[in-house]
Amino acid sequence: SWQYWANVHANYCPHRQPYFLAWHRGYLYYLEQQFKRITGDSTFTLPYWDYYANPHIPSEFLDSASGNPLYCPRVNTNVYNALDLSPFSSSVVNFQRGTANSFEEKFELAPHNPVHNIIGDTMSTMQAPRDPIFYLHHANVDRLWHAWALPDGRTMPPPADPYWSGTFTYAP
Ligand SMILES: [Cu+2]
Repeated sequence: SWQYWANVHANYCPHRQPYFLAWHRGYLYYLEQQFKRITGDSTFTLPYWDYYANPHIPSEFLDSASGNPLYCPRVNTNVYNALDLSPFSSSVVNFQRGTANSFEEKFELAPHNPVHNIIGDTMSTMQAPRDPIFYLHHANVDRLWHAWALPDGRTMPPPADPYWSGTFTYAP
């Protein structure tokens, strides 16, 4: 159920800590696997919401007609004011928090956090995944992380780095 997934997030997701991005990437991966199983469609992938291209929540999520599972109450539907570009500045070349100008740390603070907080209501709580737009927000987070890490001098930690031997948890 949505509630199960929301509780996994509320109980286990690391915010303002190492593996913030990796944890959420895995969380979407597992949900995607579940969708593939339920739908029988092995090509199913979660969509993303590119709010830099269009800061308005897609209209499918705003139609309050009864029975629309994508609709839920929200305080705002335009996240333009969340769109910080500083994580993509040429000086942000390190990934891990604790390093100078860490991408993960900057990106969590903005645009990640204000997209949640501007939308508000459920999205600004640890139960945020009860709002289906959560998954499109985080799919875009993953897309932007990948774009940042493409081989242009901004890099993920090298293979021998202790980062890769860390662990994190979803549920028992
Ligand atoms: Cu989270």
